[in-house]
Amino acid sequence: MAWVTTMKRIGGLVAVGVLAFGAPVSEAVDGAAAPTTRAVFMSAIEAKGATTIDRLAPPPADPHLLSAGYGFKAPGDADTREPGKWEVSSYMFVPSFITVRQGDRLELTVFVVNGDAHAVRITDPGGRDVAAVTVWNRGREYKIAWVAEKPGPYELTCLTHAPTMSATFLVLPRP
Ligand SMILES: [Cu+2]
Repeated sequence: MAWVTTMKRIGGLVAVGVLAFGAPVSEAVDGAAAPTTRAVFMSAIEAKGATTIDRLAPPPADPHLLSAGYGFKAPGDADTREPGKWEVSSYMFVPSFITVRQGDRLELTVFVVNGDAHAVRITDPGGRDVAAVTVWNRGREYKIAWVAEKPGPYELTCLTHAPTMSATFLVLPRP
């Protein structure tokens, strides 16, 4: 029965290894970890970039035409003291891609850093509302919780800055 003891020891070592590496490894090993609660923290931010016309010509078309989430300040508008300066920006959720297992409860907390108002909604993989359209304002923190019952992408979309200000919660099927 010595091999049983050995196998138990190996089993114990595997278990310790799984614990040491945390939940993702554990899920990869057994593939069917029990549903859990996932706290996700996001910020709504605006990234900005600027340069001057002596370094690079401004874009041929206003990026705001590509997405309401993109901003553009042309030479002369970006900085009156520096007429050659032009500026672009993009609103985004950070992080913007989250993976969970089917059946997990998501507890999403979003803090709005940039943008006075964002009209947001969350939809399930079938396009139905998880959270109907609501407005999030700068400087406030918002919390939404739901159980990810369906496999596939749940989408957080900002209608004010569509289509680029969005985040995806990809729900992997539970075997
Ligand atoms: Cu927005």
